[in-house]
Amino acid sequence: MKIGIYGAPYSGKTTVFKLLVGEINESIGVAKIHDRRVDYLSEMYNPKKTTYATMEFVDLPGLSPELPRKEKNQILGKIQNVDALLWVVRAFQDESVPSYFNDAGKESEYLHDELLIRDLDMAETNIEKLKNAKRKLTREEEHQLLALEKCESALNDGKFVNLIDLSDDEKRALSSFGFFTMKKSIVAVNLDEESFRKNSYKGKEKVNDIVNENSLSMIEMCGKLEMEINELEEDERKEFLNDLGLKESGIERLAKIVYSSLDLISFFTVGEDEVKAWTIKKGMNFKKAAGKIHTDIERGFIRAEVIKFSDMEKMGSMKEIKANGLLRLEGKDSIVEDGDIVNIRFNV
Ligand SMILES: Nc1nc2c(ncn2[C@@H]2O[C@H](COP(=O)(O)OP(=O)(O)OP(=O)(O)O)[C@@H](O)[C@H]2O)c(=O)[nH]1
Ligand SMILES: [Mg+2]
Repeated sequence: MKIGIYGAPYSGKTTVFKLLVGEINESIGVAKIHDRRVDYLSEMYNPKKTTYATMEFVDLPGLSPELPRKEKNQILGKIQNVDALLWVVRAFQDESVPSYFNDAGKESEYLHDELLIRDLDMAETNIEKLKNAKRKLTREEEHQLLALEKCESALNDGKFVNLIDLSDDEKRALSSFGFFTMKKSIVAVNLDEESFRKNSYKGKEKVNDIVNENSLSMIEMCGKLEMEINELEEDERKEFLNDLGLKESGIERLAKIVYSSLDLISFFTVGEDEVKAWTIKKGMNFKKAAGKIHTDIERGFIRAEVIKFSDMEKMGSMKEIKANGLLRLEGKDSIVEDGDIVNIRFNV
C-alpha cells in the first residue's frame, strides 16, 4: 500500500511526511504504524522482536495554479503509482511561510479540481481514441467506451469517479485508465496551535463541504507542533497532548483514519520470539490471512485459535483468557476481525 502526500506548496506536506517516516531526505519512506495494542502485547510477551505494521508514503512536490502545465503534469504523473492520496491542506498562519491561497477552503477546492480536471481529460481523450478507431471495437473496448462515458458525465457534474455507481464489470473495464478520483483521498488539515485550540480557521466550512460532498475522510492536526511534541519524553508528550484535549497524537489518529478509509484492519501474532501486527483488507478469512504469514501456513491450514485484543487487555493473561473461555477456535472460512490475536494451527 503506497500513499501519496498531495497538496499546494508550503502546506506542510514534508512536515507530515517526516512525522510519518522519520527524518529522512528521500521522497519515499516507510512509516511504522503506531498501535498501542502492539505496545501492550510487546510488554506482555517481552519478545525478542516487536514488529509494527508499515505503510509506504510518497512526498509529492507542491501543486499550484502558477505552475506551467508541463510541470503540473509531472507532479500529477507521480500520483499514478500510489494507491491513495493524503491531502495536506494549509490552515496554519505564518507570515514567514508564503501561501498561495491563504484560505484552506479555496486550497481544498483547488486540489479537488486538479484531480477532477485530470480525470476528465483522461476520460475525454480515451473516449475520442475509441470513437475514432478505424476498425470495429472489440467487446472489451465497447464496455470501456460505455464506462468512460459514464465517468465523463459524472466528472462533468463535478463528481469523483469513486462515487459513481459502477458494476464490477464497469470497474474492470476502467481499471487500466488509473483514474485519480477512483483512489481514496484523506484530507489532513494542517493547523497552528491557536486555530486548533479555537477549532476555527479560514475556509473551514468549505473544507467540510468538500469532504462531505465527496465522501472523503478528514483529520485536523498540527504538523509543526507534533514535530516538537515528538522530541519530548513520553510523560511530557502525554501531558502536552492532554492539554490540547487529545488522547492520541495526530500521527496515531492519522494512521487510524488511513486504515479505516482504506478498509484495512490489523491482526496480531504473539510469542516469545516476536509480537507482530499484520495488515489485511477487511473481510478476509482466516485461511487467506494465514497466507500473509506464509503460503505454507495457508496451504496447511487446520484452524485458528483466536483471542480478541480487548479481552486480552481486560484479562491481562493467557491463563485468565482460558479460564474465562475467551479463546475461540475458527475454521478457514471465518472472517478475521480487527484486533484478533491469532495462532494458526497447520501442518505441512
Ligand atoms: N507555523 C507553522 N509552520 C509550519 C507548519 N507546518 C509546516 N510549517 C512550515 O512551513 C514550511 C513548509 O513546510 P513543508 O512541510 O516543507 O511544506 P511542503 O508542503 O512540503 O512544501 P513544498 O514541498 O515546498 O510544497 C516549513 O518552514 C515548515 O516549518 C505549521 O503547522 N505551522
Ligand atoms: Mg515538501
